[in-house]
Amino acid sequence: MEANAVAATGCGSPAERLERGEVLYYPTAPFPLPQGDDLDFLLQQELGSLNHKNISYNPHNGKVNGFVRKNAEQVERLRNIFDRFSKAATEWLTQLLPQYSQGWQLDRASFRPQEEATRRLRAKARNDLIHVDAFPGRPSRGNRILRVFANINPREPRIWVTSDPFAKLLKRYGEAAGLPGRNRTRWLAHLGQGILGLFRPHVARRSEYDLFMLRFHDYLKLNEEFQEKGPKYLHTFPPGSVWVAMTDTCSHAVLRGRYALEHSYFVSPVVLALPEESPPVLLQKACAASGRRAA
Ligand SMILES: O=C(O)CCC(=O)C(=O)O
Ligand SMILES: [Fe+2]
Repeated sequence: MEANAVAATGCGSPAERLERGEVLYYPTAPFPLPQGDDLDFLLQQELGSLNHKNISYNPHNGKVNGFVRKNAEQVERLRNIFDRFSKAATEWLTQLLPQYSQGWQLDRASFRPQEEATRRLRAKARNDLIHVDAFPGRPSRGNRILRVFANINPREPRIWVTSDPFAKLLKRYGEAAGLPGRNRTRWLAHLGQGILGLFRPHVARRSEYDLFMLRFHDYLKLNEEFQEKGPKYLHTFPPGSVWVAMTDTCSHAVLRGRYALEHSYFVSPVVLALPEESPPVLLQKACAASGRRAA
């Protein structure tokens, strides 16, 4: 495994590097992270139930979910810590990626209290299997997924592996995962959407692109040949470090570490530096090349 090989290639603007699947790495946090009593308080919070993978924060309504609720004061403090993190991360990313900030939507922030090395999750939810991101509950509908992570563990690093970017993976595994456009897939997908809509009316409708990305996410996690033999680049993120990636392009897994903060953004295709290299466009080209109707 090569150490930080992807991060080391770095040429081009930050947006170009992200869109090509690089991880941008900052050994010292470029914006304020929780410190002192706030940090101690955060590290004491526990995940609420097995239904929650993380403790999450919605910056649009200030709601925190997925933690063991003890009293109103605790909820308020947690909300304030998340609010400060969301604002600080967003302000810094606005400086780093001004063009993105013209066309992004803030998604969720999260706190990750579990040790990743020993977590027991069903295969498709496992974080230690390499994948590109697609959120089942929050379809991106062709927007890109930008994420910033901070390791707030006072002592231990967080360990990631990354592999090939989406463009390469699509060429190698797109057909096998099931490109959009087959009548059967389309019919089943629409049936699935109808049923999903009955039970989860609040979940936005998934586009063909979302359905493919979810399929691809699962396909990669379950493909033993890719997981075992695919190229792997090791990233060691020490305490206090920050990293940024477009996780729908940069394939990744977390192997070890607990206590990370994260913020996600949906970036509109109109503000991308390399729109022709974005997953929705690459997918459309792959469909056209294989004689299918575009997604
Ligand atoms: O928590 C991490 O470091 C990354 C986990 C992951 O792959 C994800 O949340 O999509
Ligand atoms: Fe992921």
